[in-house]
Amino acid sequence: MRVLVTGAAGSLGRVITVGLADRGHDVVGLDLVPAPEGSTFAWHEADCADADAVAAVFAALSTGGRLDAVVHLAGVPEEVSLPGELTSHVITTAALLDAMVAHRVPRLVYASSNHAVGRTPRAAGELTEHALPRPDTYYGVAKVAAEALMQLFADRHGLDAVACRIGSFMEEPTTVRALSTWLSYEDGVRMVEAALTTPAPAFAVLYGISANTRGWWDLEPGRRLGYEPLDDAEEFADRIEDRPEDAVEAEFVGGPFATAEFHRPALGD
Ligand code: 15L
Repeated sequence: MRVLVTGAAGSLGRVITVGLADRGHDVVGLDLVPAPEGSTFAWHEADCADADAVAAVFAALSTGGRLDAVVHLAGVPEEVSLPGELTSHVITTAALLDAMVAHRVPRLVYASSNHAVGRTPRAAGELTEHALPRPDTYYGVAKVAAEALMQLFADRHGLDAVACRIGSFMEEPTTVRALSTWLSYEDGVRMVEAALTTPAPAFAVLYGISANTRGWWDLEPGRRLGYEPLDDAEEFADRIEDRPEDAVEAEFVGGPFATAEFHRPALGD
């Protein structure tokens, strides 16, 4: 597949671009910054929040053959102001979806987040795809809104759009919470490839974690889309030190983002 990956120079993007290329996909990178040194991908520099810039990238790409999908990974990975979050996650997603419709690109795979449902208490039981939106931050609010846009474009334009509610994407888990929420690099690539290739998902949600022994987020929605995680955070458990904040981080899906200690900026900061 020919795939445009946004945020291709970011921490997710650097892993996913290489993993998809290794699996035979034709990857085109898009980022605010130049391609990382040594990268061999076709590359575009643009701000995904700038609809005209995004349209120009799609116009340029249309001369090089059909684009099969967009993997949207760009965006701030933490809590900033509400306008900042909406720009980073909602305005960018809208610009990409508009360009996809204009150029008949049929599929979006989106790096959504567990923080869209981050205020869901652990006491509610296993976290399923039917959990209602329950963000823990403005970051989570923006992920909810971006998912809503995906649903809208799936319904209105017949696009396929898979929202991957990612847990903790890192080389290895470093906290007790991450023993439940870890998404390994290899499983991250497996997840994105499944979301790219599963037949006709329309709008779908999956939880992006590895097959963690301590996991409590439902893996079935992902498995239905062909995402079969193979890694397990448990193999790192004996390297992880207990911390006083572990107990409070265990109370909600969003861990530290959902705790009272997490200081949110005011609306416009
Ligand atoms: C995310 O979505 C964030 O981008 C990242 O900073 C972590 O907070 C991660 O989730 C997580 O929940 O561990």
